[in-house]
Amino acid sequence: MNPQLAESPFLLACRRQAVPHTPVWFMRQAGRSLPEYRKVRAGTEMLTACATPDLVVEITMQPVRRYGVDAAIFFSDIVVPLKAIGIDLDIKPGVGPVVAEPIRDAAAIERLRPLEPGDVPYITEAVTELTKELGPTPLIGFAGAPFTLASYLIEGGPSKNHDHTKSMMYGAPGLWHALMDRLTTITLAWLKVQADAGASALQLFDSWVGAVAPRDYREFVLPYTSRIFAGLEELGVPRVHFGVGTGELLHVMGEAGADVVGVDWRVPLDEAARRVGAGKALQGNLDPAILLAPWEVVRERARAVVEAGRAAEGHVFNLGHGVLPSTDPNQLARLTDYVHEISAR
Ligand code: 1CP
Repeated sequence: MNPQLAESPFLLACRRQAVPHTPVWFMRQAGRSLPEYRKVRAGTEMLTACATPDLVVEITMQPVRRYGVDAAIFFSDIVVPLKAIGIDLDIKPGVGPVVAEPIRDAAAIERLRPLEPGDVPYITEAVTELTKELGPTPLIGFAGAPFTLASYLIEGGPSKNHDHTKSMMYGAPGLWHALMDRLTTITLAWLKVQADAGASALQLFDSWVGAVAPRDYREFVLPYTSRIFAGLEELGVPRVHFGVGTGELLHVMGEAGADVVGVDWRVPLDEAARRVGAGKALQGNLDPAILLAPWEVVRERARAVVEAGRAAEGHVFNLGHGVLPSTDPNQLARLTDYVHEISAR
């Protein structure tokens, strides 16, 4: 391991230790908003790109070179481990993950076999190469959380209301728990592959879990997110837990066991710190749409995020969700510099 890595501002903030400046990275920093990404991706399908280490390394590095962010996020997708165990799915441009046969009965759930490291040699290869190339900059590995993965599998694709998902959760809880159990096993194995190959932190994306009420989170989701964070503890890398629309879930997400809780733009970070409770760092939470406004607006709102973030025991600056495709990369470059500058101590 690179000796400077442990002292990187990102890892220090995750561990709630003193930082030279507030670390910055952006969810979805690699990809769609960068011209250099569109150039290297031209003619290669998304899932093919994810299984091609040279491309993964190049795309992961692009925002690090361009913005000087404090962490890299591994270029992949939350459905890659499901594809790797044989689920017939694709990522359709402009749509997202689409599953050929939605999973809605016990027989389909039984086909979700555990993931072995040998199923994803290209992930081990890409992470190993990246950790060399990144030097002192940490690499964040990631996975989709069981609820968010379950939603894609049950609905068959992106969904607004998650109707089939909730229909199984409430109407067939036995099936629901069996599905969540299998997805938890797969997710843990997938995250361990990335950490074993050298990822310095792991983020669990539960993007769509904001659709459930706190009591349902507790009954239908928490047992699985808790099992994932407990299972990762022995790896010794910071664990980040993120979802969208989770204002009312922050206190129960705080119980799931992550070191860092990601917050979307709807809850100010000082309030989020109270909801999540002691012993956690926070990550977030500028509204990604603010980047579409003039720089003067971005600057003022970014300052407010940095100030509210001082209420947290550790703060990693990020957006409240992913970079929007139409974002001007120059805004992200300026934002990175600005946050570094105003938070320098
Ligand atoms: O910085 C990066 O872009 C890192 C790579 C990354 C990550 C972290 C990609 C590449 N996907 C993800 C995670 C991911 N994928 C999440 C969790 C984060 C989030 O909430 O944004 C989710 C929900 C997905 C599912 C997914 N994959 C969607 C969303 C669809 C929906 O339901 O609205 C989409 C559009 C994809 C495809 C995808 N993943 C990544 C890219 C660059 C793309 C676009 C595909 C292409 O270029 O053809």
